[in-house]
Amino acid sequence: MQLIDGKKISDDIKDEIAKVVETMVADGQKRPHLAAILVGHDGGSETYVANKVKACERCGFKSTLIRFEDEVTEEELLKTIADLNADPDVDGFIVQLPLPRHINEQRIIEAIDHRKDVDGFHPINVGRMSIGLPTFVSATPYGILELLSRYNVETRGKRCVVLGRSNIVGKPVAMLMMQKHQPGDATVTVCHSATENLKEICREADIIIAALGVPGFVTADMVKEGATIIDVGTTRVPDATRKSGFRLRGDVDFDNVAPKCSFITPVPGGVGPMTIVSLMRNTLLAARHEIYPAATK
Ligand code: L34
Repeated sequence: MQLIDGKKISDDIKDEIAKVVETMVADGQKRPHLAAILVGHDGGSETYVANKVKACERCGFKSTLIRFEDEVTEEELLKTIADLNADPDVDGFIVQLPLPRHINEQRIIEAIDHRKDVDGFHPINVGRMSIGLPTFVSATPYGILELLSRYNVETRGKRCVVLGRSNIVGKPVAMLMMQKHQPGDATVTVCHSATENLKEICREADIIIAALGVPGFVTADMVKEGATIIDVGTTRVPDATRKSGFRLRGDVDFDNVAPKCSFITPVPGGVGPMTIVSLMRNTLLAARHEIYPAATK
């Protein structure tokens, strides 16, 4: 069994990005600039956004964090998005999800200029990803592909089971794994809450990507000997022995599943750090206008 070290790979990639940025700056270009909108005080979101701001520093990016209380109106958010769309200094920005219930998430996502949508959530970018055009690939799927690639996990012709059908992980990662590229070229099955015979389907899988948000869902009896397991879950579960009062648990029963695997990602330190660094990569692509040409005024 080999542990996939997302933390180490993400640190390596941040170093690579920082070098590129220093060359850009030496050439007289401006530093890439990522802005993030954070609504409310959800503990997970606070941590993830703080990690994004830290990663910006590490990569030599400028970052701007815009915070709102839970009571913010949709109009206020849309106004801020319009300002960021129009700000020539901002190369890309994100609105951290989830948003409070009174806000229409889809309306917010669609208000973002797709050329600055470094999360890759805008329908234009999702559509482009689906048909294999250059685009901002959303960060978690992008990070998962990078891990498979750096560990030389064979995906071509393999059976890949994706657990979960969310717009931000399940659907896009399934789409990418089936495409004619490496990593990819897999035979993909997407399982969800209505799937029958889920255990049997998982047992056939060479690769399982678990993105349900149900701690410990994937148990050893669901895993074929030698499978590769990618655990996307990061649920906070109460833990009185920790100072914080909680610990992170993935969607995989790691202790019992790991001995059966060829490769497995830990939680934390697996997919999470890769999500962060993939956002940095997209921001660099935006700053260098590598997906969409520079706006002409
Ligand atoms: N708009 N909303 C938007 N973009 C995103 O890309 C996200 N996501 C998901 C939730 N909402 C979003 C994230 O940023 C999930 N996610 C995310 C980002 C980072 C980490 C986990 C999820 C992460 O850093 N995980 C660390 C542990 C962090 C901790 O201590 O809680 C890890 O090692 O897994």
